Amino acid sequence: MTSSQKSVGVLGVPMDLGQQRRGVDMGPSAVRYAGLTKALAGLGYDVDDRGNLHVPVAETLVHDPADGNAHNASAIGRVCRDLYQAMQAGLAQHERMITLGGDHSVSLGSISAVLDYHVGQGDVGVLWVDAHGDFNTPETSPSGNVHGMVVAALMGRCPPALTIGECRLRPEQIVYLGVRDLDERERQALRESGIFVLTMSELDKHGLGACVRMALDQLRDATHLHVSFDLDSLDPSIAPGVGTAVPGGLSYREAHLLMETLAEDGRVRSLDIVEVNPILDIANKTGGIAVEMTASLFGKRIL
Ligand SMILES: [Mn+2]
Repeated sequence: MTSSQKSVGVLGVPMDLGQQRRGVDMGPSAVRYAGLTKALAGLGYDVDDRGNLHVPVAETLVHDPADGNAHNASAIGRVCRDLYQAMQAGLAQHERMITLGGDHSVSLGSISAVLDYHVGQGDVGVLWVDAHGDFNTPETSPSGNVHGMVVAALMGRCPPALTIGECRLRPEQIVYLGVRDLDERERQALRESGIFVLTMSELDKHGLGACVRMALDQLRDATHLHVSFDLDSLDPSIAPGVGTAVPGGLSYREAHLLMETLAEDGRVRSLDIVEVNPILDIANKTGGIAVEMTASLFGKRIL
């Protein structure tokens, strides 16, 4: 790679062990099929798609009693450690990195890698765009699904299987956007965490533009921004193919405005695209919107 050339690395992680509904393991295929490489190449990027990491098939997994109420935690931890390695190598080589999930548990690997990669080189900020809090622990989770524990795990609140790398995410390093569905004890924990949460009510009240500015202001000291984009943040009318759909999400234009504003900010270097479920989708609409949002985030402009 020459320094004048824009390059982006892509890692697929067909992970469906962090939740119960099958289908998100096909997310990487859906997003590729919708034209991710073509869209990025059209923006002048040199695209290095590294293919998919190995994820064991759910039906073949032997239940590990040590996982307790964090279902498949040991298997998820192994995949995320592989992703951690691949992501660190990608960050060293490419200007930007994209992780294609899979359920949201893949962000344990990608974000842990970003945090450790930047030790001594500047601060990391994470924008968590999601309908959910993903802030349960095995103790508080009603379902035991690890995709609902990822932020807590990144902060070091989950068992060792789900604790990856050296750096733990600090509350002031993350901002939530689009939240509208929290479990009871998760809500309590999130309130007490000191994390800046922009719920859908905040978005309705202030408008998306103002909310993104608030989020970027909160993360102003970061030199590297990571966007963890759960497609269920969008309204199900525009993104029906997601693992856990919740009404009342971001509209098509709000989502574009979010990505365009982040593109103008210029600090986003890594992105997770998660929870695309082609089985529940309508003619790959959600895969298509994931590609559109990525293009917007990485520099596509109307004018
Ligand atoms: Mn999520």
